[in-house]
Amino acid sequence: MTNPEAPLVGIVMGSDSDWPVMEAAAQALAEFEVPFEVDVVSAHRMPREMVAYGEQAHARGLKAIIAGAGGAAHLPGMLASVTPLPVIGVPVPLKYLDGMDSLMSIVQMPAGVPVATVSIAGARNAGLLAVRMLAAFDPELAERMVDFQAELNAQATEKGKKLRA
Ligand code: RP5
Repeated sequence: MTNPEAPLVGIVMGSDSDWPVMEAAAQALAEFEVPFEVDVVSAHRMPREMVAYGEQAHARGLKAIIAGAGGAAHLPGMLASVTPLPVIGVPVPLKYLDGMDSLMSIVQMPAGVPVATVSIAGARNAGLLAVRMLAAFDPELAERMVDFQAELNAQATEKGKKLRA
């Protein structure tokens, strides 16, 4: 029997210093009541644990992994190389280079090893993208995503109305 509380999405990051950016992914998943887990799995400081996490994720029941890292941001790509699950990469901006280093490290994957890269610090969209992946196989979740999109539309429409008034 499937445990309804078992995590469906893994949110991992290279360091706890990434959390202020990455917590927006957790927030998005929580809004849609998608169970998730959070951990630090550094590609460079704990490579063996990182490989083990990626290799075990599918068998543990995860459906997607959101991986955030900054600088020489190899975590999303390395995870994608050892798991069949979809991996969403979040470039975390650090003190220098405005996050361009993180973005380039994550987005330029070789053919055959995809990482769905969101914008620099785009952790909320990473969470929402994971919800959409799950919603493709979950009509109830898809309905809530449609409602969410309608709400975005209503908010944007209201802003236009205010400007025109
Ligand atoms: C990366 O190094 C992490 O993802 C983090 O963005 C960056 C800095 O880590 P700390 O030195 O703050 O632990 O691997």
